Order: sequence, then structure tokens, then C-alpha cells
Amino acid sequence: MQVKPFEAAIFDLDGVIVDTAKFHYQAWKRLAEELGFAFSEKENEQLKGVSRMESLDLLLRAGGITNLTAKRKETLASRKNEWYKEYLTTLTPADVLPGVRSFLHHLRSSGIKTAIASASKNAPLILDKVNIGSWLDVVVDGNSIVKAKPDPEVFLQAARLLGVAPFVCYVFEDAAAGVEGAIRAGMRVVGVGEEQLLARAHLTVTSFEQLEPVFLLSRIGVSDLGVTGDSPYEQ
Ligand code: B16
Ligand code: MG
Repeated sequence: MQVKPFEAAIFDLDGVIVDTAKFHYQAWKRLAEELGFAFSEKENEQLKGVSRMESLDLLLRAGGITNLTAKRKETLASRKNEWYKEYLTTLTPADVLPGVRSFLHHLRSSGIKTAIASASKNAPLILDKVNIGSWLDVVVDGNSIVKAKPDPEVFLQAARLLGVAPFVCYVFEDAAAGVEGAIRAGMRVVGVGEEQLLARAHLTVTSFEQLEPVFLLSRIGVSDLGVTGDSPYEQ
């Protein structure tokens, strides 16, 4: 198998660069409780990477709530977002996940381009609070896309703005919807989190600390990551 070049790294934000996924869960759980039902961490897994309004629909379905008007849904989503933003006030540069800064540093010093591809409309606020904007070439977020993950739009837009082809990109994702979107974009995907939840990723790690030695120092490609057989990325 021919090894594809690695020219760009595209990162999801919530749950990959910074642990804001826990704040989303806290806010959705609070909303569920206010509406009179419990919402587990397992149920929350499907909301990861999915847009705010789609997340609300999934939450309401989990609680057996149907037939809400669009206006009521807007109100509930805004309420959740206000709580979420309240939790974000505690965010500082120290909340960037372990190994992320060092990984970004190595990427950039190896000439690899970097981007964020997030479904979140709060991405600019988060990036500002954790102060990593200067490590990134491009940011695409929920304010500039029409179709949410698992649609590949956010990843393709990031590659286009970076000026690279999809097959030279690696995507780093913590959500099944994001892994699927990156695969549909024709990119290679590293899942960050639990392997059984991210089964479609080409490789899964629990942290960037674990990834850095294998990934960067040797500048390896797909075959070295154990992806063999009829890869859609083979040319
Ligand atoms: P907001 P990511 C996603 O961000 C989150 O994973 C998902 O839980 C959230 O619903 C979505 O952003 C929209 O976020 O309500 O802040 O616009 O993981 O794609 O960086
Ligand atoms: Mg995420």
C-alpha cells in the first residue's frame, strides 16, 4: 500500500483540544432534570459532535417529549446554552487537554498545517479563553457551516481553507458523528477516547501524550497505523 503524505491536522474542539464536553453534558442533564427526566452519560454520547438543535431533539426523544413548538425548542436550547456559557467562565489555558500543546508545537515545527473543525458556535469564545489561536492556521466552526457532522462539510471546508487535499489530512475526533464525517470527507481519522465508541476510526488513542511518539517523530502514514486492506484512501 502506498503511504499517503501527512500535510494537515484537523482537530475537533470539544473533547479533543479542551474538555468542554463535560460542560455540555452538565447543561443538557440540568435541562433534562428540569423537564422531569434523568439523562445518563451513556445517552449523552450520541449528542457529542452534533449541533445544538439536533442535540436538543435527541435529548427530548430520550425523555419521551414530543410535539414542542419550534419557539419552545428555541427557548430550551438558549437556556441550555446560557448554562453552558456559565460553566465556560471557569475555563482557563490550564484546561487544554494533556499533550495537546506539545503535539501542536511538533506539528507546526514539522511544517504540518493545523485547523479546528468544530460544530460549536461557542468555538471562538473557547479558543479565546484557552489561548491557543496562534497555534492554528484555520478555524471552521458552527457559525460557518450549514450541515452538521456526520456531514463532511466542516472538514472539507477546513481542508479547502488550508489549501490541501482531503487525503493528506488527519482528523482528531472524540465523537462518533465526527469520525463518520471525517471518513466521508476522505480523510484519515484518529479517535480520541474509548475505542468501542469510535470503532470506525483508523486508530484510537486516549490522549495526545500517547499519540505523539508514534505519530510525529517518524512522520508515519496509514499503513504504519495498521490500516490495511481495501482502504478508500489508497490511490
Ligand atoms: P454549541 P465539537 C460540538 O463541538 C459538541 O461536541 C456538541 O456537543 C455540541 O452540541 C456542538 O458542538 C454545538 O455546540 O451549542 O456550543 O454551538 O465537538 O464539534 O467541537
Ligand atoms: Mg467533540
